[in-house]
Amino acid sequence: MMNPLVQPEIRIDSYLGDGQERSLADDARDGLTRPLKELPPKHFYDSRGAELFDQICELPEYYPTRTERAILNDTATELAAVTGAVELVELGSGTAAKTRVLLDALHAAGTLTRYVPVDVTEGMVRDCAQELIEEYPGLRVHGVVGDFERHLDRVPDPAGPRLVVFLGGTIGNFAPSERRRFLAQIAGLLGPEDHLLMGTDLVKDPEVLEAAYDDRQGVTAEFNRNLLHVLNRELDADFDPSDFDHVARFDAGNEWIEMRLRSRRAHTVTVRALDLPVHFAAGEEMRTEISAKFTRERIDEDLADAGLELVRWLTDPEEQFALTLSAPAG
Ligand code: AVJ
Repeated sequence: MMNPLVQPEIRIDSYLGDGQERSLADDARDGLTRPLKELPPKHFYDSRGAELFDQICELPEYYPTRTERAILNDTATELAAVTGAVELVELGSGTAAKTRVLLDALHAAGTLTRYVPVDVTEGMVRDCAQELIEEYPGLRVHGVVGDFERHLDRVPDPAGPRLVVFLGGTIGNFAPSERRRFLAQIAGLLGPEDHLLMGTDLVKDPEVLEAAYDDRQGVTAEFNRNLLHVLNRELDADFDPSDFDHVARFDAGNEWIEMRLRSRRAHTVTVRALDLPVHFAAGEEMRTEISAKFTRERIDEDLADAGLELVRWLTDPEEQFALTLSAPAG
């Protein structure tokens, strides 16, 4: 085996400094002192959280992951032909499990030369880079280790027609105004030859949606409460996770799922690193995630606001989930 330190196919740039920790502290100080307490969902994903999320993806109730994968399987060849992409830029790449379907198609089409994963977890970017250069001879990997909300400007200049992918429905975690801002930023990565492929969960029967976020085995509940373990470890807080119940509700007016943690009793928690006492009333709920569900009209409008237009609308037969391919409006 080649010395992994001198592999010319791999370049990894890391932009994680103390910025990450500061952002959890800032988010906690800000979110825990509001009348309606709230923490942003990006802090779910420590190693335990990432593991729990992987388990969620296998649950019978959680249809988005397998549905998106099925759509990708059915359409990857067409996507490769339409985009002619030379490079794939992936936001929130993780283990790049679903991405392989696209890499396979672009590799088979003979256009693929570079993969640019953008992810906060350095270990995953490194491991995945190593695996991919072995699986796809000739492929170069330029990893960007950072927060895709803050480090999009670190994505290298394009090596040719580019396909940016943002899968999983993660765009649904943004509040509407942030979502429009983020889409505009993504559009900034695209030239006239380039495309965006985005996965979005679709509006459907509230019972189906709520079951997907409140599974019978309680894995999602554990994922939700894991946030309290993150606060305990990172900010020296003294949450007792068993003081909180998992809540998942579809908000029909906003067309999003909300996950919350509901305090079982009146009590005060201390976030020692912030020197911050936080009081919870009995039954008080703290919001931990919104996961927006989309209609085709909503997506068209959001894309148009970002200067993009729809090229392909790809969905499963039951229209549970959608992949949209878009490009800068001509
Ligand atoms: C990874 C953000 C797309 O919103 O469905 C799964 C996260 N939260 N179950 C989603 C999640 C609860 C997931 N995303």
